[in-house]
Amino acid sequence: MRKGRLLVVFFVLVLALACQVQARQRRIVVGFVQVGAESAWRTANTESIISEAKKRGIELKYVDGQQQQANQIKAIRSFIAQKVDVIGFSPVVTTGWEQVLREAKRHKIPVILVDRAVDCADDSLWVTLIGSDFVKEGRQAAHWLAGKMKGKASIFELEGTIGSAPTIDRKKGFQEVMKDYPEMKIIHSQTGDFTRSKGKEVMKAFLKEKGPCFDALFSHNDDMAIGAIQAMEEYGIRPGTDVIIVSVDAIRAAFEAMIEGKLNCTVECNPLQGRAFFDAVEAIVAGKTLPKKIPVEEGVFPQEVARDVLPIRKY
Ligand code: GYE
Repeated sequence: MRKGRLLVVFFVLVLALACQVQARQRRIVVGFVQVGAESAWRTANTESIISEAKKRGIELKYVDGQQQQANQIKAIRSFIAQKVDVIGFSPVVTTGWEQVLREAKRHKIPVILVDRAVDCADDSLWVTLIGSDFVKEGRQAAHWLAGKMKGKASIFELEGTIGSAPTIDRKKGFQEVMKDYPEMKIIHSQTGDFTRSKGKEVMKAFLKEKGPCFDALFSHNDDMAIGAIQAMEEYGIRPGTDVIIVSVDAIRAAFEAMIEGKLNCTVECNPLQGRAFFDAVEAIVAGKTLPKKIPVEEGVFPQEVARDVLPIRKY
């Protein structure tokens, strides 16, 4: 009788141990919803995340939000329903996330913000934000431009997606520095939604209506700058000479434009965040605590260094 009971206890213990080992070996499942495919920066960011998941044998459920918040919310809800281990997302705009993030919290699914921040009072709704300092990028663009223009310029500002973290913060950083230069004036600000086609469209329409009444362009990303460069050339302006251009991202196409003399400076925003993202995922699954913000290092590249730097650019 006693022997029988001992045997039962033994089997229960073996079973519990086996379950634990299996749980430890179970593949981590991550749901990730991206902003969209609006820029070369974004494509590099997506590629970095997908390839890193493969490398680590993590199951990734990937959704393209097509620059629509409603799509992103729907994807997060489907990740919750599928009981993924961790949700990652890059919020297209900063506001309107409380409800869905609360749903994730209720289901005990940790959330990692990648690239863009949310504007939400309760910061317990996400574990960490992996991303760049967009305010600093705006400041760096402004400092470079002020130096190049010797403190005097009429600036056209091509903004990114309205309500998105990089647009709000790059504008803020840029304006902050402008206060020290009374003769540097932003004569027009308009969104090009971070795309090449809209950058071109906005510049073309403006030139048609008002003509070339500016001598500098601050573009919130390289793709819009490249679109605007095409519009300027079609109008008969020499981009990079008649209009001094600074933009953000430092994609390969920006280096090519600098080598051709059409773009003057790009401030780096590093999209290769896959490694940091999955480091955070694995740390969370292992029960470790993370800092609220995980920064990404980046630099500034003026035209003069473009030829040397282009061959080593990874995106
Ligand atoms: O600068 C732009 C992209 O959120 C930092 O989004 C990102 C921005 C990037 O579309 O090219």
